[in-house]
Amino acid sequence: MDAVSATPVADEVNGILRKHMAEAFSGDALDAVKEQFKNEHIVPLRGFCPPELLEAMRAEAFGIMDEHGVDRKFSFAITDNSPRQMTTVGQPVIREHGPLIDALYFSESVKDLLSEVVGEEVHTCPYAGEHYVISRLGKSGDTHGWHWDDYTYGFILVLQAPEYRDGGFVQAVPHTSWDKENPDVHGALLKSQVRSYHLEAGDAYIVKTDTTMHRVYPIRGETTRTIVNMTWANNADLTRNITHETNDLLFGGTGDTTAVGA
Ligand SMILES: O=C(O)CCC(=O)C(=O)O
Ligand SMILES: [Fe+2]
Repeated sequence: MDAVSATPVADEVNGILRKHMAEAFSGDALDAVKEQFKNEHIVPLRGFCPPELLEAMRAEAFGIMDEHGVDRKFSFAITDNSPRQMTTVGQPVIREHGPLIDALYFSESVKDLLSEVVGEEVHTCPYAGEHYVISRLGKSGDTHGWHWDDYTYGFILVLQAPEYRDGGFVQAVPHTSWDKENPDVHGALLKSQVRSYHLEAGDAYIVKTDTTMHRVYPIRGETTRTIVNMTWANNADLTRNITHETNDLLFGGTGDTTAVGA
């Protein structure tokens, strides 16, 4: 079999990424990524996913999305009524149908890179419902509105992205915090600096999600944006009592309805 053109399987994901990262995210390039993360609390990893793996990840995620995606349209009081208009797939479905996404999330090479970039050891999320989710913006006006997340870090792999003129870029406001009792999106916008990041298919980004308010700018026209969001915890998260209201409502949590609102 031709190893170059063969479609990667789950067992190969860690090795493919390890090799690619040694080439693309080492030395000065890695230092630059670490510096940007330190300054902005979010950093793009340009070309994170090598092309042969990206094609396979796209095929897997798009298949799951087409079969199992659920259209959502809410404004969440818990994030100050910011809008969510998107199609989502939650963790239980991905665990069953997405071996490559599962392998990427649990690969040591990803854990090592994230720990290196953020400057502390990261752990897979103790709450399975936030391991990985897929979101798609596919209709004009779709957006993942301003919010923070429950755990300290998010790692997002971009599988499909509009050109910036059609929106769909990421915006982030560092040094802000989420009071679930009294969420204040406008206060956060006024307090800190908004930065915008355009990402392309194959790029990923790391964001300090608990203290960086972020959103995806609404898309317009005929375009589609699809991502996998993966949650990472730091040591402190492992001892905190963390609730998962927005994950449960947007992505269905672990699929165990007793967990909703828990
Ligand atoms: O779509 C994105 O890039 C961000 C997703 C996100 O912030 C989330 O799922 O919590
Ligand atoms: Fe988020």
